[in-house]
Amino acid sequence: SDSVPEEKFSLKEVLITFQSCLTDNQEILTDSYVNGWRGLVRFMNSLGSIFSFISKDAVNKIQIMVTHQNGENGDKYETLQSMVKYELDNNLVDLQRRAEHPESGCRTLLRLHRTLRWLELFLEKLRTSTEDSKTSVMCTDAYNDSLAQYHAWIIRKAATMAFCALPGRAAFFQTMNVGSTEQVVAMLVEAIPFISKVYEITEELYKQHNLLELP
Ligand code: 1PW
Repeated sequence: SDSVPEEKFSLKEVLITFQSCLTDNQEILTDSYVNGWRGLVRFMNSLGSIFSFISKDAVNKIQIMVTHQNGENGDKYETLQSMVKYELDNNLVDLQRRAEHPESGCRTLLRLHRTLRWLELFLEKLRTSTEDSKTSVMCTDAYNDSLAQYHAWIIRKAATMAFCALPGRAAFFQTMNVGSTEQVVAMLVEAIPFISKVYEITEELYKQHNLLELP
């Protein structure tokens, strides 16, 4: 569970976690990836209860990944690359419709992966935003350009309504707990490339194995 004490919570540490995902061979460590998501969930929860329906699904996905990691074949889940190989080699992935393996690591991770794209776009918008930019608009635009296409109408509606409740840019930056606006922007400049890199490598891995549309 969490190792970062409540008072010290800063989005910087969370985003930097994604740096530690990458091994020297450009593989992605499942443990660090899941830890990054734990931090993001804490951040979402700090935005208020309206975001709890969003974080609930992420918590559920994290739990599924942890169960795989702690299972009998947990060592096969050390990296996303080893997970994909193990699950495919052993027919542990539902490729056409959810059936025998509705909670495979591959399909579960894919949902987090798609959401990471949304995060990347949103952070990029925050980085280049100005004082009068609206977080709700930036968040909604990022969502519509990424994750929305995978969601049913009812979820899109609920997500978009939640985004409207986001605090304004100044308050949002404060919630990040990184410091001044300049420090937030500097942190984003540093952290976004790690998130992009992790996203790209995962995307390529899934593409190679034809897993980008897993049900
Ligand atoms: C800083 C503001 C935080 C906003 C976070 C934006 C992320 C939006 C995620 C919306 C999740 C809505 C509820 C869950 C939907 C699931 O159906 C869906 N999960 C995800 C992570 O996309 C798909 O998972 P499923 O149903 O195929 O298991």
